Amino acid sequence: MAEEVKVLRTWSSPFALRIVWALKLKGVEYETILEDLSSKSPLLVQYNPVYKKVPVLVHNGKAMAESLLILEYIDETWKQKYPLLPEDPYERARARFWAKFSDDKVLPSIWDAFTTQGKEQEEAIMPVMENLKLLEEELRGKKFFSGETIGFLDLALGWLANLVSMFEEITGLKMIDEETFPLLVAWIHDFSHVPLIQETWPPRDRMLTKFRAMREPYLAAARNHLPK
Ligand SMILES: N[C@@H](CCC(=O)N[C@@H](CS)C(=O)NCC(=O)O)C(=O)O
Repeated sequence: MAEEVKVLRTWSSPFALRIVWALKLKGVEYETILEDLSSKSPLLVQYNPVYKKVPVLVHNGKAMAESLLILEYIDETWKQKYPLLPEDPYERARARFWAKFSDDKVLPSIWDAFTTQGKEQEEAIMPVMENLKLLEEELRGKKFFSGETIGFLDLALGWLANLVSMFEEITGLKMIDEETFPLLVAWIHDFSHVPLIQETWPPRDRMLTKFRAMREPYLAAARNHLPK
């Protein structure tokens, strides 16, 4: 039976890029359905009724959501080419652990530092540094989080390689500097230069415009709470 693979995503979603990368690494042909999140399509709501978020993968009519779970599904379904998770059960569990840590801790802490200013931002940067130090340790002795080539954890953390430099440009706040995080800086460079990754990054200018606009309401809210 011919495979039918569809990916519901947006042009910018870092979670959806994980799926794009995994399918491309595995050589799986797929159709892209671009969503506009300001007006979600009935298809998105039908396929992901619980969260109504992208990405959604639809494989032969079966839909699934949550990018890290989709990555696992892709790895188990298209086993022959380019395994994403390590074979060893302990290493698999560790890769899942750090991927979850990235979504539960690293991303929210970086978002807090991105959407604050002044004293609030000085406080927000502390957990960012602690979280990044843990990731730095995970890279010790390795080129990529998954070893010599990119794998599950690199795809899960791919947003870090793309978003942080944009957040730094917008805020003027340095989060990942070479002196404190030499291994992360090297990883960002190496990961971003993998041809498949380079080809799929969303346009930087468009991303900068989008994130500047996303940040503004947070700053406006903070301004409104200031004593007059
Ligand atoms: N935990 C989800 C997060 C997905 C997510 O937050 N997607 C955003 C786009 S980057 C979205 O669809 N947002 C729409 C909304 O929040 O209503 C995953 O890993 O797939």
